[in-house]
Amino acid sequence: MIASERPRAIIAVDLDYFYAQCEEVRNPSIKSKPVVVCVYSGRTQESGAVSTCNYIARDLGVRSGMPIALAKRILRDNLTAVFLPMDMEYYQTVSERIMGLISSKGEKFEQASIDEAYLDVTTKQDANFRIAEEIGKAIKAEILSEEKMTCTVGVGQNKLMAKMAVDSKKPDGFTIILPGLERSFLNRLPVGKLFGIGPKTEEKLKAMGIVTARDLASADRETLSDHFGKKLGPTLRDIANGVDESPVVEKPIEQLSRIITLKSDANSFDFHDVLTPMSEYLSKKLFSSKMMCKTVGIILITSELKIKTRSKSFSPTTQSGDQILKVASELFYSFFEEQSKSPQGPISVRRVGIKVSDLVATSTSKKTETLEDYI
Ligand code: DGT
Ligand code: CA
Repeated sequence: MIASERPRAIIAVDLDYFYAQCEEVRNPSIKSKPVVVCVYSGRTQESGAVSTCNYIARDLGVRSGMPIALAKRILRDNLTAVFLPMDMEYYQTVSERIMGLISSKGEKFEQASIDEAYLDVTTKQDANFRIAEEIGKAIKAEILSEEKMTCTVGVGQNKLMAKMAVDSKKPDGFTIILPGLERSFLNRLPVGKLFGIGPKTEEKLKAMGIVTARDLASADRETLSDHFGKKLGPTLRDIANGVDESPVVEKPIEQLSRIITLKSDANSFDFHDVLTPMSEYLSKKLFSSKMMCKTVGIILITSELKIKTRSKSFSPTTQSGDQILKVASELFYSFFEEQSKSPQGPISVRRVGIKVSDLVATSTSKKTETLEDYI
């Protein structure tokens, strides 16, 4: 914080065990069981990794990134354990609704990932973050009542402290770090617990005798710069001091996409019917984001999980569902024409999608929404 400025009030929201919680919401009967969401690589029933799992599975030792075979071994005596494949379309839809809800509560909104966001509520702030607390609690209550989902909320005077507040108590947590209390909150933490400090940096710091945030907060600036460079060195010290001036930035939407799994694999263009709702969805999203697109692309995911894309740019820009549908259909048609002539024979396609990109604003008004590609 710059001393003369009054502190900002930043809220961080992180949805708990997001993909696994989405699965619990869809099927509440699994809520009391270990739930493991898997990214199957497709070769065997067990090849692939754990994407995430609920806290019941975590308590038993399952973790994100772990091989599915290991998670199955850990849970082998638990006959109730549920293993599910990822369903990104569904998680993306839930995320979009929740992000809409959060963004409506503050003036500046930044979506950091599919399940994390920051909200700047500085102008609504009073002493002791009382209004920020109210807004944070309202966000938690609304996500619970509207989506039946718990989340963790942190409040601090910058994004770093809001995030540290979130990480200090999960799941279903709510933590406020008042301005001035940053150092006492951070001091006792090992440096590896500070947001932005990974295992490699932690090791390097340890070798220099810097173990806790307290050590790092008062470490010699020159020594840090010598070891980590002129940019990272001072940043590390700032992190340990709870200093972070990065603003909450509303990221402009760069592209929008919609992708679905076909009822059965296709080796010709016989899925026109699924393209109409996708084009309409993209058209509506462009409209609500006050954007027009210059490029329409298609996405095909083969049964071997290879991704193929084609795109076409045009003028003038469009928002029209019919135009998106027309260009996408032409691209799909030529793709399969091309494939039919390929010496490797016809291709088998499992998932298809449409992407609109090269977006331009229809007005100068700012957008408050980010929808990322989710292949
Ligand atoms: P938490 O700790 O309650 O916030 O749990 P999550 O599951 O929400 O974890 P988070 O916020 O780190 O990640 C959000 C989502 O991203 C998560 O639901 C699944 C996905 N994800 C996280 N880590 C991995 C990973 O190692 N591999 C894959 N494929 N997906 C991951
Ligand atoms: Ca999360």
